[in-house]
Parts: sequence; structure tokens; C-alpha cells
Amino acid sequence: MLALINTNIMQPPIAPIGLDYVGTAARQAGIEVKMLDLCLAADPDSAIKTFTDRNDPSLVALTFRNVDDCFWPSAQWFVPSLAETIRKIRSVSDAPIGLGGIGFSIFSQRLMEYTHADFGIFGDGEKALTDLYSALRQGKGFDSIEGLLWQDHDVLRKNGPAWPQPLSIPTQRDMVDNRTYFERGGQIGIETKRGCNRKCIYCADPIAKGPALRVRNPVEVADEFESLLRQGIDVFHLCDSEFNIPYDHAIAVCREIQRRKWVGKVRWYTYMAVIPFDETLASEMRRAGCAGINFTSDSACPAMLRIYRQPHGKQDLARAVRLCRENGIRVMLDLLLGGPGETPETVSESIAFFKQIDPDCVGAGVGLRIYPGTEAARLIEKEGNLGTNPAIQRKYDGPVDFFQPTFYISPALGGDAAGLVRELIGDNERFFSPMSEAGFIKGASGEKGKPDDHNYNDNQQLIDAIAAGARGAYWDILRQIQKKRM
Ligand code: B12
Repeated sequence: MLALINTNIMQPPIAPIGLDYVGTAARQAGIEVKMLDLCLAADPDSAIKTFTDRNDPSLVALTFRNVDDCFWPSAQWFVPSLAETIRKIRSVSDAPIGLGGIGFSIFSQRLMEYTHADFGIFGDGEKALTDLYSALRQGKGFDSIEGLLWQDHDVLRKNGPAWPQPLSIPTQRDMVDNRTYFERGGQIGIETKRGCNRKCIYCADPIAKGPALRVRNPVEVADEFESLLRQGIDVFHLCDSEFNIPYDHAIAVCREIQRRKWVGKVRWYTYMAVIPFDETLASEMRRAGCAGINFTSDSACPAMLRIYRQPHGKQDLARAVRLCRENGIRVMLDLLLGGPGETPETVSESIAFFKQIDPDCVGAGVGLRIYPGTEAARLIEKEGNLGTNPAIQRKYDGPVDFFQPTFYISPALGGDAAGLVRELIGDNERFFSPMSEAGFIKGASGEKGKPDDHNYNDNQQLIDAIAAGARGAYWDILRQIQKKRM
């Protein structure tokens, strides 16, 4: 028996979509699969013991999604609690332990070393986990299992990543209790593709999901909407890095949804690059049920956009907002403030421009989470000694280590970059203002009277709003709370 465990207990809860896909693929391969969802367990510790006692698994496989919350004021790191969960499993079961998930894929080697897991899968888990389970049962070697990391007589061995092409994923979605996640988390994810071929200097997606786009057949995507709709779920968040890349595939997915008789009954949100986006895509998206788009806009200042390697400019940003407005799609722009080269002037230019083009809301994030292997990490390492670089922000001692939450905030923004940004935002209610580190109290974002940041980790206002019936992307729910308070 294969035991799957969800380790992500962050609230509001996001369903472990990876386990839905991986578990269904294993079941379709004839493997008996059981699921323990620690996020939905009343008492996770006793749940682990009861579960392993009852099931006696041959392999315990854990999903690890968030390494940290990527939010500088809290910089919460989830690796120690993963290691603790593994210790607890080891104390009640002799089964080998495997890890997978996007968090795992970003830091696969470091996580194997830190947690002493027996196996890990870097990349897609559907085929790799099934292959691992069969190899263990049949006493076969591991060399041909794509994505596998394993301990071989105290030596960590690693095969190449599992990024299969062409991509086909099960559409059933019934391994996970999606209905409960919908009630407590407000939306359910669906992927239309994997991988990202963009060059944004800070992003870990190409590292974890591969730098090539691997698209799904639009029929498969629509079938998956349908299978979730049958479970009473009608609000979705696409889990692609950027929905509009490639453009033709986005159009094809929208048209396939429009062909289904349930079109009009579903609402969905997505992340998108600012370009390519035009009248055709906007209206196809609207007709397929798109309710809101969160654009990877980063900045409006040409110099910063060049540094981040974003191909869009001011006019593209203005057009994206206008097209959303004309098509009744709500629009969120995300700012990534504080990167290499940022100054008070570049911040001011972005904020002033975003005020002018009038999106529904703007996420004003301050601080770049530095991931190893990215162009940002290389640039920052070139700036000189990391230990003395005033731009490096962290809450741990010892040498700078990007495995732990490590951020970059341009020193030109001074000692309280978030304060400076708040000042420039003023009382403009469409911004989710950044919190200063000093003002941050864990779990207190909901008690501050105003949803003034958009950290979804332990966000009490979101939890309460969803419990009261709110559904949708979190920025859209927070926007509505903010509006009611005005
Ligand atoms: C969509 C998305 C969101 C949506 C989720 C909507 C929804 N209903 O699902 C929203 C906006 C809510 C969101 C929120 C957050 N997100 Co987010 N999100 C994503 C995104 C784009 C897709 C995630 C996803 O579901 N992918 C699809 C699934 C199928 O992929 P997967 O989980 O990787 O699973 C595959 C493999 O990993 C593997 N696998 C998975 N599990 C297992 C288990 C085993 C045993 C095996 C063998 C294999 C395996 O197989 C699966 C199929 O191939 C990713 C970036 C990306 N491109 O992946 C960021 C990402 C996961 N998010 C991230 C973060 C930080 C967050 C937040 C913490 C931000 C915040 N502070 O508010 C919150 C956390 C919310 C929560 N409760 O967990 C980071 C995590 C990185 C890190 N440093 O830890 C990512 C990677 C973005 C980034 N590049 O920084 N997110």
C-alpha cells in the first residue's frame, strides 16, 4: 500500500492538487493508495500514528509545497516542521519515506540532506512515484526512474528531472477532499500546463517545473473542470505559471470550455504575463468564465523591468488594465519592489503609474526571495560578500544560505523600505500596502483592522470571509473586504 501525506497545514487551506494527480495515477497503475491529509486532521500527531497502525504502508510519500511563505516581514520557514513530521512517521513506521512537491523540487538535494528522507522526486510525480513503488516491490534498481533522488549506502544519488513531454494528467480529482477545501479555502486549482520558458530573474518556477512549456490537451483540462463541478466546486484558480503563455493554448482552453454545456456555471482566476494579451484573448477568457487576472507586472519603471527581464512596458500595463475593464474581468497588478537597482525614484514612478491606470488592486510586495540557481542569485553574488551585503535581509544566524528565507531589498530604499512604499501609496485604497518588519506580529494581519497586506499565510480575515461564504482568488476576497471597510 502506498501512503500519501499532505504536510501543508497553512490556513486558509489550499488543496494538495499534486497529491490528487499523483495518487490517481498510482491507483490507475493498480496500486492501493491511502491518503492522510494533515491539513484536515484535528490532531496531526495522533492522526499519523492511527493511520500507519491501521494501514502498514510499504512506502510513505509526502508532498512538500511551501518551503517558506516568501513574505519578508514573517519569513516563516517550514523545513524544520517537515523534518519533525518525518521523525514522527519514523517513530511509528518502518516504511521507507519519499518526498515530492514544488517546494521539494526547488531544494531537492538540501531537503534530502536536512530531512534524511529515503527518496525524493524532483519534478512531476505521476509516473515517477508509480515507478518507485514498483521498483521497491520488485527489488529492482532505481537508475531509470526519472526525477529520483535516493540514499545509496550513505551516498545521495540523483537522476535527471521528471518533466515528461507530452503531458497528460488524470482528470478525476477524487483522491483529495476537494469539497472541504473549497468550503474552507474558497477555490480549487487546475493546471492547463507545466513549465515556464520566461526569463524573470528571480523566479524558481523554471527550476522546479522545467524551462520548457508542457501543455495539456484542452479537452483534458475541460474534463477536469467538469469532474470538479460534479463535486459542487464552481470557483477555480489556474495553477499555471502564466496562463497566456503560450497564447494559442490559452485561446484553445477557453474555446474548449465555451463548448461545454456548463460554461457560465464556472468562475476562474489566473496568473498572467502582461504580454501577450489582446482583445481576442480577453473576450475569450471572459466568455469562458474568467473572473479575475493577477498580472506579473513587477514594476512600471523601464529600468527595473529591464533588470527583472520583463518584456512589457508601461503601455502594455495600461492596455492590460483597460482590456480587463472592458471585458468585466477584475484585475490585480503585482509589484515586486526592492530588487537590485531599485531607488525611491523607481518605486515612486511605479506607484504613480499604477494609480493612474486604475486596476482593481495592486499588491505592493517589498523584498525579493532569493532562490539558488536563478539569475537574481548570480547577480547578487556578484555584488560581493553576501555576509556583509546590506541588501540581504534574513532572520537566521550563521552564513547566508538561500535554502532559508533570504531576501534582497535595495539599500537605496533606506532602513524602512516598507514605510517608504506606504508613504508613496498614501491612502489609495487599491493597494495592499507592505508591512514593515517591525510592525509584523505572526497571525496578526487580520487583527489590524484593514487587510493591508496580501500574505495568505495564516490570514484570519481571509479565513473568516471564506467561512462566511466568500469564494474566489484571495486578492479578490481581500479587495472586497477592504471596499466594505471604506
Ligand atoms: C497557483 C499557486 C497559488 C494559488 C493556489 C490556488 C489553488 N487553489 O491551488 C494561491 C494564489 C492561493 C497561492 C498561494 C500561496 N503560494 Co503559491 N503558487 C501557485 C503556483 C503558481 C502553482 C501551484 C500548483 O498548485 N501547481 C500545480 C501542482 C500540481 O504542482 P505541484 O504541487 O508542484 O505537484 C507536482 C509535483 O511537485 C509533484 N508532487 C507534488 N506532490 C508530490 C508528492 C509526492 C510524494 C511526489 C512523489 C511528487 C509530488 O507531482 C505533482 C504533479 O506533477 C506555484 C508556482 C508553480 N508554477 O508551481 C506557486 C507557489 C507554490 N506558491 C508559493 C507560495 C510561497 C505561496 C504562498 C505561501 C504565498 C503567501 N505567502 O501567501 C501561498 C500559500 C497558500 C497555501 N495555503 O499553501 C511558492 C512556494 C515557494 C516557496 N518558497 O516555498 C510557489 C512555488 C511560487 C514561487 N515561485 O515562489 N499559490
